Amino acid sequence: MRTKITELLNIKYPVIQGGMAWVAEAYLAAAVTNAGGLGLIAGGSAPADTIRREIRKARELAGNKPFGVNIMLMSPFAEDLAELVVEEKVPVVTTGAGSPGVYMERWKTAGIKVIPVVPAVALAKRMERLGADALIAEGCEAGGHIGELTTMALVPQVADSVDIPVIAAGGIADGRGLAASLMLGAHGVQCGTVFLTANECIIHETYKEMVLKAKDSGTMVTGRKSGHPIRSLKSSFTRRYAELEASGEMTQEELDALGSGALRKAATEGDRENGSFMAGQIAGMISECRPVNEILEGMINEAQVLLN
Ligand code: TUI
Repeated sequence: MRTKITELLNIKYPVIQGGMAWVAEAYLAAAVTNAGGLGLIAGGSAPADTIRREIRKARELAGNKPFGVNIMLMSPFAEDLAELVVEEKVPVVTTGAGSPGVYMERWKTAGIKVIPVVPAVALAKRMERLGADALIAEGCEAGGHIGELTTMALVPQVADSVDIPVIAAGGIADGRGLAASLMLGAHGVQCGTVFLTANECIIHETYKEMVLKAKDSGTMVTGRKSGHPIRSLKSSFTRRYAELEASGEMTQEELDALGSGALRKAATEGDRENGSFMAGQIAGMISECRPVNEILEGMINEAQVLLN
């Protein structure tokens, strides 16, 4: 299946793996890359040395096949990671949770392919003007930090407003989602939630169980009031967080710190009480753990049949 995205990134399938903080490390990224997609290492809120080790590990596991690093722009280490990807000659960088404008020229000069996540048309146009190679249009069905628009409404509007290729994200976990995205004007997809239950994903078993058990309405959004909306699986933590938020007892910084610490507790400890188990609305459709290559090949084969 060749599209502008497989051409741009030199990959077999137009599927990239989301840069999920505390989840997307070298082993998962290399598995996705080795299966023909584009694996990503998440910078999250980790310091540069941690991510340098992951980059080198992924290179060992994936040879010279391409992979990327996601830089979460709200990270206190975003500037360090921006420099790190240049030093380590990472071929592809995706960004999230902000505008990467200040880093764009540096990355383009270094020959890095830059693919910002955009939640709206205005930012999409701005990123194209600054030299982005492609865009990820992520709808609010996605897990983690989200914008306002749904994938169905966002993708065709972004596709109409730019000339660079668009990757659809949010609510996509099978061949139907891939085929539909191509119909909406995208040239590829980014998936996160479906990779949470991949055999090669290193998160705690409890996290995987929670995704497998989730129903269609098993996620909720916290942080809307503060301007940092985050989608995660409903849990005692999300309910408590929502109450704290509504009460106005905590500052935004305190709430953000609570949120990012909680993601680590979910991914590494499977802490049901204090963890924030970020996942997208498509979690309700995910009912088994599978190896990454089966996930990818199943998705491609199903999409081919539908598109034919
Ligand atoms: O970034 C994500 N998903 C994430 S980041 C994250 S970690 C986090 N922890 C605490 C608070 C906030 C984040 C968990 N999940 N997805 C990509 C994404 N980017 N979704 C939405 C956006 C976005 C939002 C606003 C991108 C740009 C943007 O621009 C605002 C501006 O500056 O114009």
